[in-house]
Amino acid sequence: MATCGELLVQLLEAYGVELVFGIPGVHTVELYRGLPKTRIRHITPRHEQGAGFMADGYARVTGKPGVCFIITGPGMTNILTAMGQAYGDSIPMLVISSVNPRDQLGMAEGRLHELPNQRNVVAGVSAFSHTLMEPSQLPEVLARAFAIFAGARPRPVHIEIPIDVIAEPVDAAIMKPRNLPAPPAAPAAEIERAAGWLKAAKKPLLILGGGAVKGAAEALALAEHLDAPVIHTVNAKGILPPGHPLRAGENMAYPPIHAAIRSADVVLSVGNEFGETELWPDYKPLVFPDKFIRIDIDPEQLVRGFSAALPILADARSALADLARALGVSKKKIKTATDSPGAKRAAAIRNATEKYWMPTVAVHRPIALAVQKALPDAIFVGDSAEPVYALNQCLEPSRPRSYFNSSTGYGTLGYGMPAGIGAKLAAPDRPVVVLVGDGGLQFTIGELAAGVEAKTGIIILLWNNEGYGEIKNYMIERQIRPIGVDIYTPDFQVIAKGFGCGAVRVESYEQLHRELIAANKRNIPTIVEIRADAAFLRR
Ligand SMILES: Cc1ncc(C[n+]2csc(CCOP(=O)(O)OP(=O)(O)O)c2C)c(N)n1
Ligand SMILES: [Mg+2]
Repeated sequence: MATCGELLVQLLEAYGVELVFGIPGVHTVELYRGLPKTRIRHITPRHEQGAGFMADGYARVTGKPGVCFIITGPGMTNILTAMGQAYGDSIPMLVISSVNPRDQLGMAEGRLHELPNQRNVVAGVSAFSHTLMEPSQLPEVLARAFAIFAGARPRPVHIEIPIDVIAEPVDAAIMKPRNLPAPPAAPAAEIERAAGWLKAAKKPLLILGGGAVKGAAEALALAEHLDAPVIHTVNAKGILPPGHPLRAGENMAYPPIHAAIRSADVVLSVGNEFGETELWPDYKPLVFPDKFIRIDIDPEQLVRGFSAALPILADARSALADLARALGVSKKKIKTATDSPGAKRAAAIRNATEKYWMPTVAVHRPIALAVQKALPDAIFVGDSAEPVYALNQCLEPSRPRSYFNSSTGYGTLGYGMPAGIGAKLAAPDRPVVVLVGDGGLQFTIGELAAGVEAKTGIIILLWNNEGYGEIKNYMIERQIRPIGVDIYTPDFQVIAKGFGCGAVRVESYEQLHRELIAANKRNIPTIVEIRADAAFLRR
């Protein structure tokens, strides 16, 4: 006999969990009793929001759920924002918290950490939130969470365990992982119909969203076989390797992409919600051809927004593989020539789109290219700051799962640096570059201590314009006197050193190159600060 808490960590390990992000409290210590008997590594953030962002960054790089151990009450309200970001971008996350004992639930007696109804608070940012009332029900409830991660639209899941339940002894023999279902495949008739349309298409177009990343190789092979231009969202970046001739661009708000969608004869969209942040800043309805196919794992998503003639409910990877078989896509890699009809169409869309890029691209693109030159396989983890909006339009990461930020979906400031720590823990051998502003960094700056402690050599490329620049500009454009945006900016060089991090302010591209390479060799975070008024940016 062991306690429910001890067996829980063993079960998590059996499901492949390697890392847990958490801040222990008197209500969760029983979750920690069993940890030393597992190989699971515990990472301690400095705030529960940091735990959630780290888990999110880890999940986006690995495709596996990020797992958090959180105390009842304030711990849970602290992590809600991070769960909101993960919910908005369909990221798998498992949040296990304590809650007051069974006989106190709903009593509102003013107990320590007590919320009147914690589950209700969390329900809005999770696929489900469950209170474990019986320790023996743990394997079933945990299996439900992993079944969602394996076979449905990934979203955060919350399981709260009353503190008397965590400490109860259970029969270890029943604590076994369950066999998980494979994600759903598309009905054969629908694949056949879609393949028929695509085979006959003269001007096919693919639109790939974050959900397509699961089938990245299949999506690329299909695009090449069809010789179809590809539009991808921020979260689908990297499915096409950099410089691929079929890359047509990303921002669906831009007129050339509107026109390309309207003039295609078959459009196939995979794992994409056509969210507002993909159509920013000018949310005009897209016009689709009659033969509009959508593949998504979420049935509701298939009928939201733009209505498809052929909605296919399926896992992206299996549906793309089935389509490939139906179309006779060769297993051998095709090399798309730059003068194929699809490549020519893609180039025309791409070139026309570049004219609509934000003016700030001229500043931030050369910086990003310098990063990619110094650290070719870098993972870019962004906050919601000027460099991020600019690079969303143009940066081509080396591979999938290597470019994401919080400017999409929920749009949470403070995400970038802790999510970067999570990304680095997921891929310790790859450079991780955090794109963050001076405002966003201050939201979660305490996590620098967690980054040092966890020995993560992330590179924080700090864009310092001394304020909430984006919002200031927005106010000025609307003739509102800027208030609350010219914030006091601390000396990040001194702060970084206080945390035990590396820090440098760069004044030239040569110095940037050197410092990036040096920072990437450290096992502590380094702030590489670029001041928005630096002279080298204006050359
Ligand atoms: C939690 C949260 N609060 C407020 C905002 C609104 N907001 C969006 S961008 C921004 C300014 C961010 O400043 P900074 O990180 O310095 O980036 P900059 O725009 O200056 O490059 C603000 C306040 C937000 N997105 N998230
Ligand atoms: Mg700023």
